[in-house]
Amino acid sequence: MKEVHNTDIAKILHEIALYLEMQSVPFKPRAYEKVAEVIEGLAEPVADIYSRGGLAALKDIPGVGASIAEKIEEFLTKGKVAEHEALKKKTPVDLESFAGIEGVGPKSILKLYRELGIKNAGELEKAAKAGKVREVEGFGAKKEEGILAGIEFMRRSAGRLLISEAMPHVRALEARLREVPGVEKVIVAGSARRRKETIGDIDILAIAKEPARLMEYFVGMKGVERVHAHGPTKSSVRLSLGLDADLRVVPAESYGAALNYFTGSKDHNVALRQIAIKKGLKLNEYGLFETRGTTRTGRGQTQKEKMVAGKTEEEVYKVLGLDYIEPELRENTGEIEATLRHSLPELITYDALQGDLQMHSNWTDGKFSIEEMAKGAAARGLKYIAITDHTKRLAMTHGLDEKRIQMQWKEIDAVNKKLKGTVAVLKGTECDILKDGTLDFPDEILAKLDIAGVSVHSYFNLPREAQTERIVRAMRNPHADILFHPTGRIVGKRDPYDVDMEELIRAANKTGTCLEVDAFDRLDLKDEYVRKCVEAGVKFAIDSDAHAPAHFGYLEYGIAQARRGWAAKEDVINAWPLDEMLKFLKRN
Ligand code: DGT
Ligand code: CA
Ligand code: CA
Ligand code: ZN
Repeated sequence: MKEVHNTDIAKILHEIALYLEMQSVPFKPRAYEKVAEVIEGLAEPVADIYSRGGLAALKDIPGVGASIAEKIEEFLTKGKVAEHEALKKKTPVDLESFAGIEGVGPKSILKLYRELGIKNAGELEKAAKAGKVREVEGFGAKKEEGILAGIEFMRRSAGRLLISEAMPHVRALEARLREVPGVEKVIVAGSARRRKETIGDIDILAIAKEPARLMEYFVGMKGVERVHAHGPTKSSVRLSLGLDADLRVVPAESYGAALNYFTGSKDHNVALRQIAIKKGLKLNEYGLFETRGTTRTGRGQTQKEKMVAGKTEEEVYKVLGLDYIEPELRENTGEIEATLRHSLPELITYDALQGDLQMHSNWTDGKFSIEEMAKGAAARGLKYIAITDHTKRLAMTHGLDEKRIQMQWKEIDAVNKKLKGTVAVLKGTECDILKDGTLDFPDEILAKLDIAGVSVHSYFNLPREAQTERIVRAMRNPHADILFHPTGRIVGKRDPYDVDMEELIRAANKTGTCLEVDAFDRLDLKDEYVRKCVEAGVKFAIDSDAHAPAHFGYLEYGIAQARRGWAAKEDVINAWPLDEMLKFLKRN
């Protein structure tokens, strides 16, 4: 049986959901989506669950009923699912190629296929450029323009993977390589170690007793699509994941120097090397060397080199006269100057969050109940969460109006009673900011909430000044606690709207509003704005924006973004105990 990853299973279920949605089948798409989300978040391979307990064990996975369990079994044993094949035959489109294009959902795909015979993103681009898409009923010139922009954006970011997509694979790869006999150490360096928002390729370092054996395994392992190079200590492959991976075996005494070199960034490395030179030292991937004193030999001048550091990174920084610098800071944007003054902040740690202040439930576009979300949060060690469903203007999410949100409060009260002592559920909202900067709920409702997030989901094209003014007006509402995803960007899918971030940070300062790092695929605030907040003393939250319990895992990437913005625990309100956080928001 071919090795089947959970992501493969999730993908096929997700595709079935999309095809069913095209056919306007009720309810079923949601059930498939839900299971896809659950499986993506499972730590144990579904293949293992199945070999352990068969079909019955599959049915124990939350959300999996008899019919979906059979589909999963079919996929595990046959590598395909008959219903998926049949649906695909009916609408033979390449769903994957459309996946990255903002605003092109299953219904649009079906219409474009029926009307214009479009089967993939390339054909869609051609038709849009020829002005054919605007002719299709329900599309129009504006939507056609949006589609072209979406395709262009996808192309610009092609070849790089979002950190949250890459890291699970990076970790699995590390774990597999560590199992190879004779391997002592394996670590992924490069942009993945610096937790950059996108990853261009995976740079792996290893210490191994039998490098050849490790290389043999690496080039032949599952998931390798092409071998670019296969050498005794360095190999390079293309992964089916869509990224290249390089593996280098380095001597143990050079491990720290190599790790430092291949972690980068390049600019950070260059700056370190200059510091070394000033001290009369030489730094490269093999170590830090004393080069004073040259000797003449028969062949000319060679430098006598004595290694003074290289086994660990800490040692390399120390001998250079620097404090250790966390990988997330290594971008040469002042971290070296700061460490010389011993003024680097103590970064927020990956286990520091006590709460999560943005998530959605099945009251709107989430797929899970408030209780399921709360239990999921508790399982991750969170002490409090805010349910922040959308508001009525976002009709396609079934946004809450005044009546429904008050009904939701009753359910939250009940869940709190039931889960008392494990996790506290706050009454929140992701209240839509309307075009003029007023809010989608009246003040009476906002005042009764525990926490109110406000955010923009419309009129992305307003001129900079109007957009800024609109958002500042929303922040001035005394009940607005947090500005969610402040720039509206989605990494790899949508550019930020044109807004004066410096002005928003000033307004945050003046109004006492917090900003947010949305840890989902938005990573918004991004690192450079986090740093501006930190400098201005503006507090922010790091939220998952979860639509399923599996999404709490994304918090890690929000923390990474905050660390890249030099944030400490003191800067992040949901790293504080609940009462302190509420006191700060003047909400208790
Ligand atoms: P990526 O892969 O585009 O997401 O970004 P990185 O930072 O992983 O860059 P990559 O894979 O080209 O190189 C990995 C590290 O190797 C990089 O962060 C620093 C180091 N490196 C690469 N080329 C050079 C170079 O020309 N000079 C120096 N000093 N270091 C380099
Ligand atoms: Ca890289
Ligand atoms: Ca590389
Ligand atoms: Zn939102």
